[in-house]
Amino acid sequence: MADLPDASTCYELLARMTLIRRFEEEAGRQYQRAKAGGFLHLGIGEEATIVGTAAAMRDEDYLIGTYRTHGHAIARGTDPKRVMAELFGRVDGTSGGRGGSMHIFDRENRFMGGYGVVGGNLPIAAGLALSSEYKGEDAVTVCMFGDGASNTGNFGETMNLAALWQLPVFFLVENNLYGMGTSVERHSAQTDLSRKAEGYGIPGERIDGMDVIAVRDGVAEGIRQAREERRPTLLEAFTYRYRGHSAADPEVYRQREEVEEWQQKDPIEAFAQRCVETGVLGEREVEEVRGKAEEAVAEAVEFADASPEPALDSLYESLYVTDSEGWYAVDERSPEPHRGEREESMPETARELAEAGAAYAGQPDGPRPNPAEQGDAQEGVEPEVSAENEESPVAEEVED
Ligand SMILES: Cc1ncc(C[n+]2csc(CCOP(=O)(O)OP(=O)(O)O)c2C)c(N)n1
Ligand SMILES: [Mg+2]
Repeated sequence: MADLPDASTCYELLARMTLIRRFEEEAGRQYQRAKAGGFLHLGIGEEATIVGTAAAMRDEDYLIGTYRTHGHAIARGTDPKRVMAELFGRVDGTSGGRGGSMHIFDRENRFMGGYGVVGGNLPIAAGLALSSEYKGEDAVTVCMFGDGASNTGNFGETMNLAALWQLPVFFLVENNLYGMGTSVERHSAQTDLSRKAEGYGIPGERIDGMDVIAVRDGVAEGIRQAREERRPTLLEAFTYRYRGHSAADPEVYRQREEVEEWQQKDPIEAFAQRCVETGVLGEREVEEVRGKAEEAVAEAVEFADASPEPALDSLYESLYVTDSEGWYAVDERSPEPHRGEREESMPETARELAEAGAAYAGQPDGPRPNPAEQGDAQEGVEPEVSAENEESPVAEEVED
């Protein structure tokens, strides 16, 4: 077992884990009260893996995770008030209440989400690392994902490019032994997940994900290799979620005894006990940490509750990336914004398009209206090519 760091580092690690635990317990309670909507995936039991990883990162590094990431954002420095407001769907949430539990996002603290698609964050991690490489930044991208995600095609594709392009990225698989209700033995042909990227030239190791110091040290070495040697590596952290996969999970796939066994090695209790036994922290400090977490979470709920719902007429905001003109310019034949691409005209355009679609569908045998004239053309621009025009330059282009 690795030596404990100094008292203030231990205090900080314990404080972060305790805050995340309390936050999530409360999130679960608020969900049952229907204050938080959508899905809710709690990482209770996985705090050492989360906090140990974040503790090894620099401010400039990126972290990207899954849909089980309330704790990851908080570990990265996101205000718990804003995370709770996001769960409540309120305007002061990290994404203005539009992302919800699965999509916590905080660019300022370089927490890059929050993704509902299993394995969907892996290629994005490679993209983030590639952007650091392009810009000549020193930042490393840390990508965390579940054991289940290691079976997706994205896993292989990402490992291949990360190794091939020597990207500054580090991978950590949070092996909590299950992907929903399916155990690792039933979902992965290779059950030693640390070896799963070997074929791509990415070596791996296994660590105790319930030991915050082991995680911090293991991740620090992986990040160092990514930063200094441009060598991606994979760490498999063994951890466990005490709660069901999401809020609605009857947990028929595991025994109560198994959950209790893991609770015996609770990452927070075990670390607090070790700190006290070795004299690094006193009982009083452990109590203080608990009290502060309690207070911060109560404030977070109060803040979220007081934050307003987003206005109904803001429904179409933030659907497109609007600060980049390039987005519209990929089609050189008509680079101007097309109807429906401008957010402010969305409600009106959506209605018109729906009506045009209904009119089109209502004429099975007769002549159909030209969609280019009905609603898909640019605002104020006459369409040059009609659907009946066989001399269409577009058609020629395709045939060539
Ligand atoms: C591409 C895709 N397939 C299936 C799902 C449904 N799904 C949601 S979570 C999950 C299990 C993933 O397990 P794991 O990667 O081990 O992460 P954990 O939930 O244990 O943290 C599945 C299959 C999904 N969201 N996305
Ligand atoms: Mg899992």
